[in-house]
Amino acid sequence: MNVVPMRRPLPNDLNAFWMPFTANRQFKKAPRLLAGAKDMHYVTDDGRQILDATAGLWCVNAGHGRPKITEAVQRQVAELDYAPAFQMSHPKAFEFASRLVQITPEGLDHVFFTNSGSESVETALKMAIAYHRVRGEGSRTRLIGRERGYHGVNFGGISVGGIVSNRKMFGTLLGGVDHLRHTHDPARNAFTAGEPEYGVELAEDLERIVTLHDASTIAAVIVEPVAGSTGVLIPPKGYLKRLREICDKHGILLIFDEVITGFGRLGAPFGADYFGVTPDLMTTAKGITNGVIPMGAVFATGQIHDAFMTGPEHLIEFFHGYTYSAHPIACAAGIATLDTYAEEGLLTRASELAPYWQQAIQSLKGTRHVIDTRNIGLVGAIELESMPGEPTKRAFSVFLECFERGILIRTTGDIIALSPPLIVSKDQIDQIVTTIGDVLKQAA
Ligand code: PXG
Repeated sequence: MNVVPMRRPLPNDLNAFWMPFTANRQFKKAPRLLAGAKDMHYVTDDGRQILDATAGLWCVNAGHGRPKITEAVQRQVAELDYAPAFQMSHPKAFEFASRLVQITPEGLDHVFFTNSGSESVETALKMAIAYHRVRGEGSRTRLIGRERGYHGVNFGGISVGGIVSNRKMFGTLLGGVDHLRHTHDPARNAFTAGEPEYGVELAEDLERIVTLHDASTIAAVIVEPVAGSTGVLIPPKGYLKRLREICDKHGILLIFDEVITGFGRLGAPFGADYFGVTPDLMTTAKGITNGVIPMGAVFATGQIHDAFMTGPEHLIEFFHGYTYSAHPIACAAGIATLDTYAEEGLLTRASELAPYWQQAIQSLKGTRHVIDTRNIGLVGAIELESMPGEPTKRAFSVFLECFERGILIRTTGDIIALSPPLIVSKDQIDQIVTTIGDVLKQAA
């Protein structure tokens, strides 16, 4: 018998890994590899220190390699590696859930665990539709998102999302979805520090949609309190409060996608706290475990949770969940993350640093190519004028040059988005902004 030897890729072969959201061919010609990380820095595979101005991908809020989290994960993997998630569980799932609802906005008292932001979004959308149905309002099936929204990459998320490149390749998406207008208005709000003055009236767009479809067909509205992925779009003053009022008037659920704004990014535990507006459902991920183990969570009000808790007790109430919902290692990482956040005051530290951060970001006004600067909490955006006919090229070249100079930034379109770990120092803020300024002065 002929034994066909299995072909193993060479250790240095970059071909097998089809990378997500990456220009694969370009990357593989000049790979950027991170081999280690500690606190505010990455270390590249060739030993260079890189200051992390993006908290990984908006997730490493307490900084890298935090001992408490590392040890908790190591202990947990040896103690209980996995427990079935359906009809069974393990103690740390309940401990973590109880700890989480102590820090969520009042009323969001129930947690459904997932493994990512995308899964949290799908879960929340399904919960919203099913909630109306269990209450006898099964006609409420429409979902309303917003232009320039990002809600992950699964079908529900890209349907309510408003990024054309994430939608156009994937067919007809979910039916029954509509979109609010986005709130980005550089003509009126460019170079605003903090929340923009103009645009509260854009919330009235929800009334237009209700008039078109009738409230009795609409289940929920989903928005990011601050749109992150499409370039840090900060809501105009009063906008989220007004959305809440219109939802209440029409019996529509309000979902905040707090995958980025959750866990201290704005200087309060959640965006809902920062803006003083409480949603009915809140989706989270990323900072929930400091990015160490994949996890997400949806927070629901008692009203929503309790609506499902009817019927015979031996029956499953909500036909949804994942093999790895409340994975023991993620729960252990999450508990240690909350301990670290609490010990170091990280869920509110951004509010202390925000004035310094704001002044640093806004100091780039007037720098070559810069057409807007925006900031809120420990989030900043520097929008560049696009090269004629070649959008994204300028920002990407700035990204590459900053990486050469030891700073990791993130770009989307021609917008630089910054979100350092919440342990960042003032000196490091200076280093980030000075480097970007220097690079911009020389950029094509
Ligand atoms: N909702 C929001 C608001 C997000 O920002 C997701 C959902 C999806 O999460 P997962 O865990 O499925 O990726 C996100 C993710 C960027 C960037 O650079 C942003 C995200 C992911 C990767 C990069 O802006 N946000």
